[in-house]
Amino acid sequence: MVSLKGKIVLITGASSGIGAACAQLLAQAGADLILAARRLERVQELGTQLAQQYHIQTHVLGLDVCDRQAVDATLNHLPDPWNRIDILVNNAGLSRGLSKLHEGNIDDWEEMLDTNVKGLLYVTRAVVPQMVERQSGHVVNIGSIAGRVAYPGGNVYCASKAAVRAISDGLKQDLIGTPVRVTEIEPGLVETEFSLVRFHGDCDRAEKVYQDLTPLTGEDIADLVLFSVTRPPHVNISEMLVVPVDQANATLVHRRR
Ligand code: NDP
Ligand code: 8X3
Repeated sequence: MVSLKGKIVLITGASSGIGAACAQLLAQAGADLILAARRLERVQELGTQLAQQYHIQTHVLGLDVCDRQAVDATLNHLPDPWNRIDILVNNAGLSRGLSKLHEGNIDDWEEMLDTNVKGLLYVTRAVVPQMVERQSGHVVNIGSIAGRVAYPGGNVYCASKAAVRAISDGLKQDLIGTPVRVTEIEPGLVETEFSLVRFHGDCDRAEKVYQDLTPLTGEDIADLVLFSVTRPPHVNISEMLVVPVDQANATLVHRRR
């Protein structure tokens, strides 16, 4: 296992769920962290806690990945040494709604595509050039099982994650001949704030998604991120599909009752 001591990791969407769990595990492994999310107070609190607990450096950013100008201005003007990002975890993302396509809310579609596709692209475009210049780096994209196959009502969210899959594949091809690695992790059901956001704050509906089964946790996914970024430099974990034992595919889930 390659040490992460002194490595700089940027995690988008670090204020919750998978992103916050990645922050915990990567800090424990000794990495210095840039924690980005719109909810600045959450990443500030997490950054302070991790810095104290693991004796690492942290830098926090209140950043909306959909805001192209803000992404450019922030990520292209990071203070030294934060401008030398070794690992980018493109995790910020969301789903909105579970409506049939012909009944869908177009504002929800815009938000998903702006965040999951365009936001990921803006951040990648800002960070990867310095990786290529320094001949060192690793991009980890959090895709989804939803990017492999659509499920009823998933339509635009699934399309956004299919785009993450295509972008990961394309980036890998464009970076061939450089040592910069690209990994895509495609989780199934992970219990985070994801469903609460999908259902616009409807807790009862969100809870039902994980009822009577054992979902993955943010830590389960963070563990795979940690594994991917600590392989020797000649090894690239290209992609990983991970589901709970209770989930066979995007549509078949076993519930205990
Ligand atoms: P959470 O809702 O718990 O976390 C989502 C994170 O994304 C939050 O930190 C949120 O921060 C951030 N985020 C959302 N929009 C933006 C934005 N415009 N700019 C910056 N940050 C943003 O959900 P998860 O942890 O589950 O989701 C993380 C990723 O994992 C997403 O890409 C999701 O699609 C993917 N995923 C989730 C699965 C699941 O079942 N939970 C399964 C497969 C993939 P803030 O609101 O503070 O900006
Ligand atoms: C999140 C997993 O199956 O709810 O990407 O779309 S799923």
